[in-house]
Amino acid sequence: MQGLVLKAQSGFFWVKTDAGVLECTLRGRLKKERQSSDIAVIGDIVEVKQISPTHGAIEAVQPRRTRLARRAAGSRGVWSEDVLVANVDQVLLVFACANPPLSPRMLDRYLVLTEAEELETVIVANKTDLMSDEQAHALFAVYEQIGYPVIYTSTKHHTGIDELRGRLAGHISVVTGKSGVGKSSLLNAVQPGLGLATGEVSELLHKGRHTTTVAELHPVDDAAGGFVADTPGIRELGLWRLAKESLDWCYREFRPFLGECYFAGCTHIHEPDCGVRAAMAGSQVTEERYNSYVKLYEEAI
Ligand SMILES: Nc1nc2c(ncn2[C@@H]2O[C@H](COP(=O)(O)OP(=O)(O)O)[C@@H](O)[C@H]2O)c(=O)[nH]1
Ligand SMILES: [Mg+2]
Ligand SMILES: [Zn+2]
Repeated sequence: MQGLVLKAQSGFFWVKTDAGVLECTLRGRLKKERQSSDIAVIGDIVEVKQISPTHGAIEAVQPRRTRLARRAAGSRGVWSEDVLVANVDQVLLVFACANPPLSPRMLDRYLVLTEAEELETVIVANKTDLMSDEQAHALFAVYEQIGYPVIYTSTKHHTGIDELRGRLAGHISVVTGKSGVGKSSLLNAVQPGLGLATGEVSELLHKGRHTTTVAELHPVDDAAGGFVADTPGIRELGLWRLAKESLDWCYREFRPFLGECYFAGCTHIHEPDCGVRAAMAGSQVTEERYNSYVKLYEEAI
């Protein structure tokens, strides 16, 4: 039978099937074919053979539609990847309006990552209770202009929570963003009873531990179904490094102008006759986003 991997830990997989959630291990044959940690990951659709009312064996893994992966630069410019979540429908990038203050450069870095994987992206602007609505909207205006949906939320005032739940319904979603922005609080608000550790408790739990895995997919409590994974953030996940080659394409508002550069392979930094810089002069690309591109380009490998 078929199932969905909800949780993976030390070689054990919890797979949701028509016969309930089965605790599974990988069939030996699968392990021999590929010696890698991502043979099966959360979000994978797998073929399971049930071996007891509570246990099973994973016999095959279906091809992945999409993935959230950790890429590492290998030898001779070859990238190797390590899949963290499979079949991701969308990524919700959680940023706080304040405490911690919004870092647009950090947000751009997350956006580059989701664009590179061609994943649907939704920005969640949390902690709106810490400023006026006008101020909050002004912070994220650039992102709305370039076409990203922004959901304004406060777990304190319980605003935007229904809209967030609506977004999660019926999809496999990954919630990410740096520690302290309110990811776990938001999921608890969407899903009373989920009971994820938040604030200091969560920091204590993770202290000194390497939180490099995405632990599990939580079912979304909605008629349409859906699953959501909470993550410790991209720096912690090792998704930090960006590739120079496609960085310009990952700034989605640059795309219409990339064909207008005189030089093929234009970096848009020092070349004459550059479509992106012309777009900036014509206010179709903002200076902030252009400067952010230049900064990330210098850091990228
Ligand atoms: N003012 C305010 N504080 C919040 C809000 N949401 C979460 N917090 C607080 O922010 C801190 C970090 O929250 P947590 O959910 O653990 O963040 P995570 O690290 O992203 O999972 C906790 O002290 C929460 O109480 C909010 O909407 N407004
Ligand atoms: Mg958390
Ligand atoms: Zn150019």
